[in-house]
Amino acid sequence: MELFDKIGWFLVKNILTQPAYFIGFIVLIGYILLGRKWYDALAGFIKATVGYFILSVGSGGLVKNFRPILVGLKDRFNLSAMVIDPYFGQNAVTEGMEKMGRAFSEVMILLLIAFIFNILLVRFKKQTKIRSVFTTGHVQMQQAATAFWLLLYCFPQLGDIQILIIMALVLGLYWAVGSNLTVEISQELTDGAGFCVAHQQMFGLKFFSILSEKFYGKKDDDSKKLEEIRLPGFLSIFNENMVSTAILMTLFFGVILVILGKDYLVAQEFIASDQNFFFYIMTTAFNFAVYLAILQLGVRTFVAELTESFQGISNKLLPGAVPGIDCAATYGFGSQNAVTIGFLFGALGQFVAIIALILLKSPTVVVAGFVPVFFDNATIAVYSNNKGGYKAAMLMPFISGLCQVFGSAFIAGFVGLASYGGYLGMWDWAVVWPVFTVIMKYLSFVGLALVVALLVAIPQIQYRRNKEGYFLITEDYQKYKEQCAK
Ligand code: ASC
Repeated sequence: MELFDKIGWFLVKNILTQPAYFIGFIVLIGYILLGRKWYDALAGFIKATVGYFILSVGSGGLVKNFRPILVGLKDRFNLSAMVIDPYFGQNAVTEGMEKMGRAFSEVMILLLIAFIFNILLVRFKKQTKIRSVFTTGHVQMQQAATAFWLLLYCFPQLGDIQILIIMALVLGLYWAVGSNLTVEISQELTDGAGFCVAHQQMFGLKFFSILSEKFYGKKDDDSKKLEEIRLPGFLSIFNENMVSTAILMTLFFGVILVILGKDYLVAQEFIASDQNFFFYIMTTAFNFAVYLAILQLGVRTFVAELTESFQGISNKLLPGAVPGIDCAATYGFGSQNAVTIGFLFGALGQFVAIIALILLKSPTVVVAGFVPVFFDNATIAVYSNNKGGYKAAMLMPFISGLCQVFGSAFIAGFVGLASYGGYLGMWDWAVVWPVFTVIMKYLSFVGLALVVALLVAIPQIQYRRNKEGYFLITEDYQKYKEQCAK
């Protein structure tokens, strides 16, 4: 038992919660199952892991550089407000759990059980219609922590084991059903790269894809995609992603940095007192374009390996399965400008919502966190653009920004996380989970049964709407396309 415990912890700590190694080992095992030479499998492992690390340098660089700037607004104006950001959300839960006398290791156990449950759901895909495995470990940890808190709030009377079983059931279903929801839209976006999204806005991606198609899906000028628009004259410089990102971010962060003021930035050691303020702003903003470029290089490095090797897994181990991976992997596909547009319109939506909260004297005031503003809304824009074109790519992230702030303010106040200063804040956790929580809080076990039934029903409905194509889309995308053409 002790040995089992040790091995379990070893796997959770070093692989399951470390997406780069998780993806690396999936590639390694995939190639071995495909019968490749050992050195080819090793090379695949290295490329996938290094590629994922490159992606993390890009996304981590963005987070590290731009999170403090947004959070700075809170300090600068002495707001007593809650930050919506996964990092602040996880800290809030950890602090809250300590106060309750609970250890964070319970969250890790929840993660492990929910993950095994996800794999079982795929193993029995004939019955469950689930095709995807959630592999984004760092996100799973944040979500396990938040789900732990929300469910404990709904069922405070239950014993440790009972509550853990309920949590694993709901969370494992959410991972499986959510990522499975993104299979079709991701295959269409990437032309069959063979992955789907396992992140924090999976229901959001499907929801906004449907909205985009409904509103703007007709083939006319409205549905022109961002990459099809060629701006004239001097505006043509915006056609190039690196240039447009650098210019737009200089304006966006320029305004915020000026509001924060040089004195504040010097006091916070963001900038040395003898450094030129204008060049500091430009360097900071241009770095956005730098990290985006790094991120895309990372995607290109590991996705090709993953696509090829996963056939080994989906032929032999988990038939017809696809891996669910970080949302940033989609930034290597579709329109590059969608990423920037999504960020800006998402930020606009969030700022409008925050001002509304202040004017309405909401008991919980929110400060925008970088991760939800950027990673949710950029991804939503990439998918909305693909389904509905440039107008959708602007409108959907704006709506998403409103949802993120209003939803988070409501739920964090409701369950008492606001007083610990943070909430996860990503789209699904600002919209879908609050709905689940309210249903379960007020209807108790009937509510739990409703939530579980709803989650179980979603893939069944998806399957019934397209029985011939449902599994084909992951097994043989080219054949699927031919079938659709007919
Ligand atoms: C998150 C989170 C991150 C980013 C990253 C995007 O939710 O915690 O660090 O998104 O996964 O690539």
